[in-house]
Amino acid sequence: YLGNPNVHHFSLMAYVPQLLRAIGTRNQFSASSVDQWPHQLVNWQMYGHQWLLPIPDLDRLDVLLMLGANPVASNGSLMTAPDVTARLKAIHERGALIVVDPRRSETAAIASTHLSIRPGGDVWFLIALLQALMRLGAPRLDAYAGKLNGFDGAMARVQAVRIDDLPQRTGVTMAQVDAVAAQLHGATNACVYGRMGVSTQRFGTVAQYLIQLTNLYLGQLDRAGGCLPNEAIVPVTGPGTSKGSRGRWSSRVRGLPEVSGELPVAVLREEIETPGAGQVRALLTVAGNPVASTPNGAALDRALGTLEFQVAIDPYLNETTRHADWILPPPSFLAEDHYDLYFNAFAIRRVARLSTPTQSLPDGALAQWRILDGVVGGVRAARGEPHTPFVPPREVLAMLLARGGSGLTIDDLLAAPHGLDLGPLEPSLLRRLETASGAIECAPPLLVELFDAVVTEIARDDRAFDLRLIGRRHVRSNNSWMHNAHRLVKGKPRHQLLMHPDDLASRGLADGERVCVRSRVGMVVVDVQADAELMRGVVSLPHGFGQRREGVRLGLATSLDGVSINDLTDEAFLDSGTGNAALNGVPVRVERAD
Ligand SMILES: Nc1nc2c(c(=O)[nH]1)N[C@H]1C(S)=C(S)[C@@H](COP(=O)(O)OP(=O)(O)OC[C@H]3O[C@@H](n4cnc5c(=O)[nH]c(N)nc54)[C@H](O)[C@@H]3O)O[C@H]1N2
Ligand SMILES: Nc1nc2c(c(=O)[nH]1)N[C@H]1C(S)=C(S)[C@@H](COP(=O)(O)OP(=O)(O)OC[C@H]3O[C@@H](n4cnc5c(=O)[nH]c(N)nc54)[C@H](O)[C@@H]3O)O[C@H]1N2
Ligand SMILES: [Mo]
Repeated sequence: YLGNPNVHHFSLMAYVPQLLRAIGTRNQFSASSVDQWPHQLVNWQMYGHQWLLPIPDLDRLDVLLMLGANPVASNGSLMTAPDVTARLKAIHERGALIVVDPRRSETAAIASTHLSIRPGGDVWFLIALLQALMRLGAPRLDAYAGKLNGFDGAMARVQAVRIDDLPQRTGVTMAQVDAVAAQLHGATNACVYGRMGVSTQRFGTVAQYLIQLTNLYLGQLDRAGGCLPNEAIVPVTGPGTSKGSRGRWSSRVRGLPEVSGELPVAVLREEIETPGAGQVRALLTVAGNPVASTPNGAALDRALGTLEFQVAIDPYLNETTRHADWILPPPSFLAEDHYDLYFNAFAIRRVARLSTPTQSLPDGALAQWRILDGVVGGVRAARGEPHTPFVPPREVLAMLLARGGSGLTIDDLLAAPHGLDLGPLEPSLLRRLETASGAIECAPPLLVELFDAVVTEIARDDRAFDLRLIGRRHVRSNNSWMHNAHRLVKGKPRHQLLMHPDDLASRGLADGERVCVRSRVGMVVVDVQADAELMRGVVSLPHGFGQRREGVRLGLATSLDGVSINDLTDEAFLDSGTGNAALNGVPVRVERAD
């Protein structure tokens, strides 16, 4: 299992592929399946590569419709932008920032318009939006002439959907959708962007598909001032990179399809607990904390106790690594070089920076790439295979830079310690398409099938679980591992379950009480806080709390109040297209704790 920091550290990300090759298991999992798989699948299906990822041209667009993202807290995701708050405020000043979110988030608070949406309602909102755009005028497709397949067919499907019940499904009215459509349609430079909150829901893939179709309809795809992929100095697309995949094999127990070479982490527990050939009996985690981060973490926690062997490359004894037989502790990432292979490719300008160490490697400490080298060497030795020691980071980076063909060298990067700004994004998508047809595929069979399934799925009336749970991030915390620093956790507590005052009152509950939250899979007891900025019928818990489990050694974090939201999220509640966890919109109920 590979956790999120793998993609934020050159010493891991440049070497992990070799680790995976050496171990050679299909039981490979990562934080991608609790995060951005829907983006990857849609990019691969429509543009031919999972990382041909259109990014909002933040500084040049005038109208931005944002769904399921809270950059003021998260700093901008798959949209890397320094001081993103100032850039968003500037959009509000020159045009409109429209935020669609069940909660009046920190970003919604600085927006021109905030629309409260029922969790999981985004597909319906987006269908309504496309229908409204169709009423306003023809699609602007001139720029894509000869490079567009299936657009009319896709639009006909969208148009055929009846959504008279939009307000019941979404909490948003047709008039509100019409107003958003008019703003997008009337703007020269505009973009629709949907992130984490849209991906991690039941129809995450379909929602991301509809977002791409909307940007196409508006003629904003691959256009300066609209949304367009970054052409990074070190390419993440093209020769030698992995385009994407789905269903080349399936998980052993539940039969869920592989995506991009991995299985959904939602199946990890059953793969550990279900006996038979292929049962997982040993686990290596690298910079990951699946007990805190993946659906039904409490059950995974119990399953980890049954493994024959567990090893972690991680600096902390946390909810997951407390079960490990071995910990291989890495030095601080500040003691090694870093060049961002992925996030430069998702940045809103073309940038390049080599961050050099600000600390020296402690005596006897191994750099992370050397730890991986040691593990790979050990695996190969145990199999009697030869092992060639890894090439050091600067040499790898030099090779990658040369392959990119920008002409930039390590010396150029070293001469610019604050980084190089190589200018704004420029259209490149049409030239870089990797589909078999060489065109944008607007109606690939898989996405069409998923779309049709949304439209026919009948909403269940869930009386036992009458509320919908969503997550939240805070600017001073990072996933599950930054609660041990006083400066980051001091001040007012932030662990509470947020609930609308009317929902409290109708249950006879009061602000500040201890409440019991139940879902299909679990139960937690936590403090509740009245919050009128949350939609009625929705409750919100931050993720990454709950470090009080026995054996966790994380300093201050172990004394903090709070519970893990992922003791409530459900390993059976998944995005229909990918098996990505639907961490948002989980059916729950709330009662007084006694
Ligand atoms: N309910 C709910 N669940 C969520 C989310 C949500 O919004 N709501 N968000 C999801 C998202 S987007 C993600 S990405 C996942 C994250 O899921 P994970 O990646 O599994 O979890 P993290 O909390 O990021 O854990 C990172 C681990 O890396 C370790 N670490 C930090 N720096 C280093 C380093 O330099 N080297 C090594 N070797 N280890 C290091 C930390 O100690 C920690 O154990 O969580 C997901 N889970
Ligand atoms: N400070 C800080 N920064 C971070 C992180 C962190 O933990 N802390 N984590 C990093 C990581 S790994 C990631 S992936 C990014 C994520 O960054 P973002 O994609 O910006 O994710 P969030 O901040 O979780 O915001 C998601 C929003 O979606 C809303 N939402 C929930 N359900 C729905 C729904 O059904 N529909 C709609 N429209 N909205 C919904 C939530 O209320 C929330 O405001 O942040 C990164 N940056
Ligand atoms: Mo993430």
